[in-house]
Amino acid sequence: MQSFIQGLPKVELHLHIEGSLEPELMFELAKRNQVDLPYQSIEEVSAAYQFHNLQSFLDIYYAGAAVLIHEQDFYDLTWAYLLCCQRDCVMHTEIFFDPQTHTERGIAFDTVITGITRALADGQQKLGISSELIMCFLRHLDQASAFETLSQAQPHLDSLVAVGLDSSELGHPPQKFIEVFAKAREQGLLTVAHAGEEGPAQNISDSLDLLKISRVDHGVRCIDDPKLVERLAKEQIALTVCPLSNTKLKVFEQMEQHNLLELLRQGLCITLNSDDPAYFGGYMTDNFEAVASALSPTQQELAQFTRHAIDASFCSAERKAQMR
Ligand code: ES4
Ligand code: ZN
Repeated sequence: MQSFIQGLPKVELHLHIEGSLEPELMFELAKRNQVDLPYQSIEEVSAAYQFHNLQSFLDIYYAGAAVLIHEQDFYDLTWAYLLCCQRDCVMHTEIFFDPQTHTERGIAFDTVITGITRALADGQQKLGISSELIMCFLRHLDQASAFETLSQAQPHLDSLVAVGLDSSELGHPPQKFIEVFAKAREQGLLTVAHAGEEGPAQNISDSLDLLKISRVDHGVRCIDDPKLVERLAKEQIALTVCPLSNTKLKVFEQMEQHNLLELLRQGLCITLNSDDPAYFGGYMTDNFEAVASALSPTQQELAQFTRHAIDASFCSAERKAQMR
């Protein structure tokens, strides 16, 4: 099974590039940029990665991003992730970035996006890995800040396929971002949102109805609303599920309790993704392996995760045909 999973072609649809910052690169960049870290060693960093919920993770994740200063730092971060994709047979990846995490501490929007897109172009050219870029708004900030971020993105609209919504779900429902999502759609962008990760199933329905999202990021709490599960199956709305993330952040205490296989068998378009691999203990292959050992899906079901991800991808019809 291990070699089947390793060699299985994969497509990633839920990856925060800032969440792929490994402790080794964090230390290297801290040194290069003379940024103080609250850790003395790589071992101390890894020891700090014990989370009890989403917020306890986000606090550490935003602190780690402080080492990213120059365009080359964003390039190096993205390139390191693409090398992991190559190792894991990831053919195509759709990457989230959080511009506000950087602009809030004085880093220019252009610095961030230029570094990321330059690495993605090299990933296409040198590794044959195709990609799309999704700009996320931080939902703990207000809609005015999201509008400002969308205006900073105007010269780069060609580099973006969609906007997303991430960060603290509880207390920050999709209603807060109706107008900025409408404006992004007017500009030709697709939309996605984290919903039903820690928050209620209602956030999933509201994100579909009010933000017109094309996919649901996480979405695992749909299980609390049988009518919603029926809708997700009927309309084949994809869920970008992140198994190791969900157990690390205690959405499920143990992988054995994860509902993803149950949802797949009810006909939902389920995909497997790594979310923040440097923080949650693994990349795509690790997520597939964790699911395989805890839930014992068949090989056909494992291959189905990839088929679903191709179907739900925002890449061109030509690229989809190549991957099938
Ligand atoms: C995130 Cl796991 C998760 N949930 C919400 N927002 C995020 N940003 C980065 N990882
Ligand atoms: Zn996420």
